[in-house]
Amino acid sequence: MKLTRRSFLKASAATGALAALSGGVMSFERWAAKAAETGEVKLIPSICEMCGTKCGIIVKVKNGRVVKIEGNKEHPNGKGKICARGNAGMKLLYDPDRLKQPLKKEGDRFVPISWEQAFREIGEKLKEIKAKYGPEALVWSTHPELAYDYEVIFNQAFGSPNLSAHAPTCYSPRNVAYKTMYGEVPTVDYGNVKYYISCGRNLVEGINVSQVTGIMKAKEKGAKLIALDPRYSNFAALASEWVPIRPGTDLAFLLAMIHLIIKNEWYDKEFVKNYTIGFEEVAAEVEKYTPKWAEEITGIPAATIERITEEFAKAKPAAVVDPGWHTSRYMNSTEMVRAGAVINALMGNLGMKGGLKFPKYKFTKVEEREGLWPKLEKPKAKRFDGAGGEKWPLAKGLGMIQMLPEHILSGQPYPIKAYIVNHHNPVRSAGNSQKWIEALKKLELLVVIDVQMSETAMMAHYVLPESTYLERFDPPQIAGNAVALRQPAVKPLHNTMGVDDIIKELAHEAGIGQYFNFTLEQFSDQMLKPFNVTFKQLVEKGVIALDDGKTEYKVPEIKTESGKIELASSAFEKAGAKKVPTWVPPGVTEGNGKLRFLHGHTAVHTHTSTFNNEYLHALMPENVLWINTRTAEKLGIKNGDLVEVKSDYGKVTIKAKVTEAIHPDAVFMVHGFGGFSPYQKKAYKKGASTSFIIPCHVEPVSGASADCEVLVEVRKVGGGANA
Ligand SMILES: Nc1nc2c(c(=O)[nH]1)N[C@H]1C(S)=C(S)[C@@H](COP(=O)(O)OP(=O)(O)OC[C@H]3O[C@@H](n4cnc5c(=O)[nH]c(N)nc54)[C@H](O)[C@@H]3O)O[C@H]1N2
Ligand SMILES: Nc1nc2c(c(=O)[nH]1)N[C@H]1C(S)=C(S)[C@@H](COP(=O)(O)OP(=O)(O)OC[C@H]3O[C@@H](n4cnc5c(=O)[nH]c(N)nc54)[C@H](O)[C@@H]3O)O[C@H]1N2
Ligand code: SF4
Ligand SMILES: [Mo]
Repeated sequence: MKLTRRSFLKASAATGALAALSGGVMSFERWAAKAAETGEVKLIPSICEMCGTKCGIIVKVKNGRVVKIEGNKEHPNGKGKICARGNAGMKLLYDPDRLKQPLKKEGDRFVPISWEQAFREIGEKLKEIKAKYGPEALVWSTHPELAYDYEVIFNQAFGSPNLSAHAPTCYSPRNVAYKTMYGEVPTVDYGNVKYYISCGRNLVEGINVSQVTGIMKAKEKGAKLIALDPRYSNFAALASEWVPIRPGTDLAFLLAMIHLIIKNEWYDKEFVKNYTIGFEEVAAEVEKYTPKWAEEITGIPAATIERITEEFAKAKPAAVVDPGWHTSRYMNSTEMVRAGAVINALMGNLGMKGGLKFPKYKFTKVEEREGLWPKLEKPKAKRFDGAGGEKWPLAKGLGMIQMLPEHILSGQPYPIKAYIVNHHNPVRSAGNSQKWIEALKKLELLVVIDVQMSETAMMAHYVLPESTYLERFDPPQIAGNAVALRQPAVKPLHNTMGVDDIIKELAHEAGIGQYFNFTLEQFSDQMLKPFNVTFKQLVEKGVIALDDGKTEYKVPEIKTESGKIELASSAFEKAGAKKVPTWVPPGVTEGNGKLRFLHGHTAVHTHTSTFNNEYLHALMPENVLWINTRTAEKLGIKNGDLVEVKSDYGKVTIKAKVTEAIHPDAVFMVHGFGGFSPYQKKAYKKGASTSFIIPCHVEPVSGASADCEVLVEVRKVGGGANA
């Protein structure tokens, strides 16, 4: 598709993301100073939780009510800018549909109970299950947030190895590839890149505010941005060039790039010699991966691959293949990230201006902190999903939560009877809703800690309402070169608690209270001690910088076994792959009327979390199915028609958006719509849920959910507005 100025403008207008980045900090400050004189306004520095990025915010409270949320210039995340979702935060706080008190399922209804009753009954049940089946009968899952360490302590103290996170449905391939090869997961020095390749990293819709502002700065300075994406995403619209690659084949593109870089000696020889091992093994493997070979697989002309590779290599070391974020898409996703990691090493970009960088500061791991609780022991049992075991050595703590339904249903390797879910909605975020619903019904105890009645909460025996991020403290955060604190802007509006206190109370009733004899302040002070900062100081300032913020560009310490970037690694061999990245085809192939089902994020919503938010709902109330013009024509589908989208796992009905902006072999839906919790009235049944269509796969190296490995058939079931 030829990119015209008109289509560019249309697409950029549609992002909402960039337009919504709030910039009016100055006028806000002037206003605030004036209003503060009258004594009715308070400005509370805190941390956003409308998504996991945790930008710094200033919450404006007028007469005890949150009236505005702005970015905090002192905070490295966002540096004074926030996105549309961050702006809409008070609509979560004041949502009439949110959870307001602890609930217990009686028959098919929920009844309000006291916190005391909830803790007592859950604690007793946990003790009973532990006595009968062992502590490993408990699985706990979470979208790890600031209070994650409390979850670690609880699970280790209880004796369960089964603390799990959303990682396999999100970033496992990226983390496994980079941790193994680089010893650490890097990010990009976005503001200074000169040549940037995205393999499905949609920076302006999968938003991290600092990354968006960084890439915009790079673009202004003339950087070349290449968007590989089967879909003309909003990042593709922003980029210099859209490469409409066949889904699941980026690996072939990258292998051909490595082939060209090595054949033409376009790599940084000094860097490769000093900081990497395994170059010869990579060189031998990629000999066969010619651009012509990649053209057959990717549908991208060999000449394009050659041109991009040469331009890219000339820009080194400020030339980067983005490590990616939501990389759990294909059976070859870990291989794909590995290939990108090889290219980055060949460019010698680690630690360089416009290259990859490691985080500057980290808190000590909770297992290594001592003094506030009895010594933690590693649980005796192996994980239910085998992560970290012989078959899945690299999945380790990331786990494979998408496999939980299968294990509950089979009772293998041991019975799972209790499941505690915090800040996580696996019924809709971890594939195959139908299977999750079937499995969760078999549990003896399901407890969900949330701020809204999610679809997972609907299945629970007990629903425990957490205070929203605008009503609670959390343990401190490290962001860039600073430490920061989330603190309440207002007192809890309802009968809710912070998850730190919820976990503490549960622990007391479950017989492990001795592990939680500390206050949040003591806990935070212990975390902050190495930085010479106290909780009290953070309450006062919100954010404290740990240095002058200047970047020293140099190759950082590489914490792999060899002390070098491992282009070849036997750790991958142990996990069933080759030592070096190699071609692995995607799991399923389009054709014979079957289309690849793609899905992803939009600028104005978060996962399955924000669809009941009045402001965000108004910006985007439902999703549609993107389908290519030629494909639609063959199927007799017109723009606006109602279509059925059916996979081997389930089907949904949704309106079609007929467009040139998607690969003819694929269709696309924004994830998160189609909520089926009637308690969330605005979100209920608006659009369609991706999770009915996608399976619970396991990618063989990282254990990721590979959730784009699914084919669908699309047929018209009704005429639309334009039909
Ligand atoms: N507004 C908003 N921002 C968010 C989030 C949110 O929900 N909303 N979530 C946050 C989180 S947790 C994450 S992980 C990130 C996600 O941010 P991203 O990782 O950027 O994720 P996605 O939106 O899942 O997918 C990006 C693109 O991948 C494309 N794609 C699909 N298959 C292929 C393929 O085979 N090859 C290539 N090259 N591209 C492909 C899709 O068409 C889509 O445009 O965003 C974060 N920021
Ligand atoms: N089909 C499909 N599936 C996907 C994706 C996709 O693109 N397509 N994206 C994947 C990605 S990248 C990710 S990261 C995962 C995310 O998956 P999840 O981690 O499950 O995220 P959500 O689906 O937003 O569910 C989060 C839950 O936490 C609740 N919540 C919000 N704030 C708070 C709070 O302060 N406290 C508590 N206790 N709860 C809170 C919300 O109400 C919601 O019910 O989904 C993955 N699943
Ligand atoms: S990216 Fe947006 S929603 Fe996420 S933390 Fe930052 S401001 Fe909040
Ligand atoms: Mo994610």
